[in-house]
Amino acid sequence: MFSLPEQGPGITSGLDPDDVDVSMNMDSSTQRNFLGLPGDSSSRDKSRFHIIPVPYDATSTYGTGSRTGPRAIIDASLNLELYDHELDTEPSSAGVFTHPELPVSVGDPVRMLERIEQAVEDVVSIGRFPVVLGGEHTVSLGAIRALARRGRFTVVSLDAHADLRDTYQDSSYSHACFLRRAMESAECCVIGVRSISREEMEFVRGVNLPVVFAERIARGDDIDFGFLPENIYLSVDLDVLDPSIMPSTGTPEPGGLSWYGITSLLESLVAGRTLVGFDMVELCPQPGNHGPDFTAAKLVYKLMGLVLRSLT
Ligand SMILES: [Mn+2]
Repeated sequence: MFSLPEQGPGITSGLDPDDVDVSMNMDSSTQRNFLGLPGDSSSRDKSRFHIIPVPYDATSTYGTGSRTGPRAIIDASLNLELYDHELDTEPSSAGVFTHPELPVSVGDPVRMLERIEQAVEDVVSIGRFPVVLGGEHTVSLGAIRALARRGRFTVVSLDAHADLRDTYQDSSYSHACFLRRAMESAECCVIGVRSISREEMEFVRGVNLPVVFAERIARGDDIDFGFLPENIYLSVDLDVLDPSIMPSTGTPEPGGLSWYGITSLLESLVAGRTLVGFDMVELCPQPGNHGPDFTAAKLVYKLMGLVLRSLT
C-alpha cells in the first residue's frame, strides 16, 4: 500500500527549476477544499472522493489560462447546493477530500504526467475515487495511465475536438494529441466532436474509433452506447459544452451540448456501468464572468452523485 504525503502547500520533493508551484503564487490560505466541507466530511482517510487539482497549462494554442481552472472550480463549488434534487441525495455525504495543487513542470510533460500518475495511484491504492481537475487536456493521461495498470476500461472523452493528432507543434504531448496518446493505454471513444481534421477523420475510419458527432446529439438521435463495456473512465473537456453556457475555454466551438444535454448524456453513460475515475479539464476562467466556473463545479458534483447512484 502506498503512503500518502501529508497535506501541505504541495508535493515539493523532486522539484527542479522548471517546476512552478502555482499554489506558492497565491495566498495558500485561499486554497479551499471542494464544497468547503467541514473536517469530518472532507478527511483524507474517510472521504470516498479525492480531488486532485492539476494547474498545468503548457501547450494551449489559442486562449490560455487553464492553469487557474482547478482553483476557480473549487472556489465556485463553495456556492453549490449540497442537496441534488434530481438524485434526491447529498453526494457530499460520501466525503470529498481535496489534495493540494500538484506542482507543475511547465517544460517537461513527461515528468508532469508521472507526477499525476503517482497522485492517482496513491488515491486508488487506498480504494478511493480519483477526480482530476485540469489544466489542459494532457493531464488526463496521467490518470488514465495509473488506472490502466490496474485493469481494463474504456476512456470516454467528451470533447468538441477529436484530439487525435500524433504530434502538434512538435509535441506529442500537446492538448491536440490527447486522445491519440490515450489510445496507447486503453480503448477509447469520443463524444460531442464538431472539429476534426481530414487526417484525423481518416485515422478514425482506419482504426474504427467510435466517434459520436455533436450534430447527432443536437438532433436528438437515439445513440446506442451498448458498445461500451462495464468499466469506463470519463474525461470531460469543458469545450464539449456550447460556448453560450461555457465560454471559458481555450478553444470554444459552436454547436455544443446544453446543460441538460450533458447531464442526461452522463446519466445514460454511467447507468449500469462502473466509473473508475473522471476528470474535468480546459476551464480557462474569465475575470468578471464566474458563471462558467460554477457550471464546471456543478458538473463535477453532478458526476459524483451519478457515481454514487451507480454503486447502489
Ligand atoms: Mn477540446
